[in-house]
This record gives sequence, structure tokens and C-alpha cells, in this order.
Amino acid sequence: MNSVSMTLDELRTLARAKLRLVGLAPDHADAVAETMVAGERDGCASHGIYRLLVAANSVAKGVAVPDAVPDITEPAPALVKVDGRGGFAQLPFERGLPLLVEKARRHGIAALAVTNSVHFAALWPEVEAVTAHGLVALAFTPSHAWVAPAGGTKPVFGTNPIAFGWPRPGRDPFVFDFATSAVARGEIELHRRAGKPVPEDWGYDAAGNPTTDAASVLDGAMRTFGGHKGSALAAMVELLAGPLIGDMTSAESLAADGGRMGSPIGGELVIALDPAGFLGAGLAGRFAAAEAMFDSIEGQGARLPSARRYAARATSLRDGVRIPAQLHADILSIGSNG
Ligand code: NDP
Ligand code: PYC
Repeated sequence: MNSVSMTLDELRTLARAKLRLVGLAPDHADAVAETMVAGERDGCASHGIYRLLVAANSVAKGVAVPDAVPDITEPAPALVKVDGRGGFAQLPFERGLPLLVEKARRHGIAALAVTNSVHFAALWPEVEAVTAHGLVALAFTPSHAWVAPAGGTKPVFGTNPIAFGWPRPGRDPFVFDFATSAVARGEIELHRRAGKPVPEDWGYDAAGNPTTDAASVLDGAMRTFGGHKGSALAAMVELLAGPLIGDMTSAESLAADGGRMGSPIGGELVIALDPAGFLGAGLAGRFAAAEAMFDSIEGQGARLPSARRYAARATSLRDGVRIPAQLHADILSIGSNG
């Protein structure tokens, strides 16, 4: 595949410039660019620099407020709420994080609700930002109603990712982050762009028939991962990061989009737990037990989630990244044709 080689600094500069060109305020542009560069750096193509096209579309269609000023409140001693006022979710998260960390340390557990925000990104950057403070993290967000419940063929759920992070002394954290659909929608979009078929268990066409055509799945319904188990988890994400925090379900988000094909609008719930609060003097011993579990996974040749990402990160930090030539051209054309 033709590709263009870039250093991470070049990619960051390009992303910031394009985001400002489409109208994002500088603080939003910097926060949004960072998540895209992180995705590309870690080999997560569906949530990497491709998302510049997605974010530019959300601004152009009036889905994302480009200069929204996040509003921080404290609804309860262990709760932080950041109303994103219709902007992208990265800046509200960044603004709410210090208070989340402080509250988790004070109470042992705390939660951050980011509401009224536009979500196009992976959750692991946020989970990693929490584990960097020595805290355990969980994050959830609904999306648009694209996914059929197990046993049905009509969309109800979003692709509804769940991310978890566990800090590891002197090591990268243990992190997983996956959609509760069989695959992230972004991955199907990349297959469509590349003209590639998708596995038959990823989704149905609009008539409810299994299909390997990416565009037909995008027009029809995606499937949950793990049948009824993914379906239940997807429903949990809807409830936790929608109604519980005063925000929309994926069906409501899609209705609010009104055919503009923007990124999902709504909430994200981040829970932070302080191991020191639970364990006190027993912390070192119990963290050693966690390490023993990781060893027994890797010791038999299985890999930990995020191992691929961390390996890609090491390579990108050394060698930079390669962007598919067509994607690079599409990015360069952002803002050049009105
Ligand atoms: P994948 O199925 O590709 O990967 C999910 C997780 O599983 C990753 O942590 C991955 O680690 C790990 N993993 C994959 N293969 C293995 C393996 N063989 N052994 C151990 N661990 C493994 O992700 P999805 O397609 O489900 O989701 C991709 C991204 O899309 C996520 O980051 C998610 O947040 C994002 N997304 C965002 C949405 C939103 O609304 N904002 C909606 C839906 C998805 P590794 O990365 O190291 O491979
Ligand atoms: O890939 O499913 C997805 C997705 C939705 C919102 C952001 N990414």
C-alpha cells in the first residue's frame, strides 16, 4: 500500500493545524489532536488520524460546537460532572481529570461524568491518563444506535466501548478497551474505504440478512460480540453512561444527529478507584498478586491486552508512522475546498 512517512511531531502539527482550520478553538484542537496522534502512534488505525476526517465532518455539519467552554460541577462529594456544552469530549475530560483524581484519593472511589459532548475516540487514552495517577480506571460511553441486540436484527445499541486500566509499578498499565459490538464501527468504515469484505458475523444488511459487504453492514445493523453477553454489556453501557448521568441513549443520539452523519453526542462515565484506599499497608502484597496473574498469562504464551499497542508505540516513537497515501491526501484536502 502506498504510504507517507511522518514523525509524530509532524503528525501532531498537521492535526492541530487542520483542526484549527476547520474552526476548533486552540485548546480543543490541541486536546483532540493528541488523541488522534496517540491512536496512530499505537497502531489503532480506526481511531487514529483517520478521525481527522470524522471530526472535521462533525464540525462542518454543526454536530460539534468548536469553541465550547466545558462547565465543571460537583453534584456529590465523590462525583465530578463536566458539561461539554456540545464540544468534543477530550477537553472536558482533561479539565475534569484533576478533580476526579483528587476525589478518588480522598474517598477511595470517585466518578467523572462527561456529558453533552461529541465522542469519536478510543477510551484507552483516558483510562491511561487515570492509571498514570496510580488509580484503577473504568470508562464507558454509548454511541449511535447501530448495533442489534442478540436475537434481533434492528439497531438499538451503540458500539458502546468498555475500557479498564490497572496501574503496574514501573510498567505500562494493564489496559483493555473494546467495543461491545463484534468490532468497532470505525474498522468497518476502514474496510469500506479499502473495498474489502468483512467477516459475516460482523453484521446484517438492512433487510436483516448476514452480509460480508461493509457498506451494507453500515446501512443495516452491526452485531454484538459474544452474543447475549455482549448484548447485556452494551445495555449496561447505555444505562451507565446515558440515563444514569442525565444524558442520551444511543438511539436518542442518532435521532439528535438527524441524518448529519456526525459522531455520537452524549455522555461518558469514568470511574477511578484508589488501591491505597482499599488496601492501605497491604498494597504491595496485593499488587504482587496481580503481577503474578499477569505473569501466568504471559508465561503460557498468551498476550496481555494492550501489548500490541505498547509494541507499536515503541516502534512509532523511534521510527514515526506511515499514513496510507489516500488518507494523507484526504487529510491535506481538509479545509481546501470550502
Ligand atoms: P479490538 O477488538 O481490536 O481490541 C480490543 C481490546 O482487546 C484491546 O485492548 C486489544 O489490545 C485487546 N486484544 C485484541 N486481541 C487480543 C489478543 N489476541 N489477546 C489479548 N488481547 C487482545 O477493539 P474494538 O474493535 O472492539 O475497539 C477498537 C477501539 O474502538 C477501542 O479503542 C474503542 O474504545 C473504540 N471505540 C470507540 C467508540 C466510541 O463511541 N467512542 C465506540 C466503539 C469503539 P491491543 O490494542 O493491544 O490489540
Ligand atoms: O468505531 O464504533 C466506533 C466509534 C463510534 C464512536 C467512535 N468510534
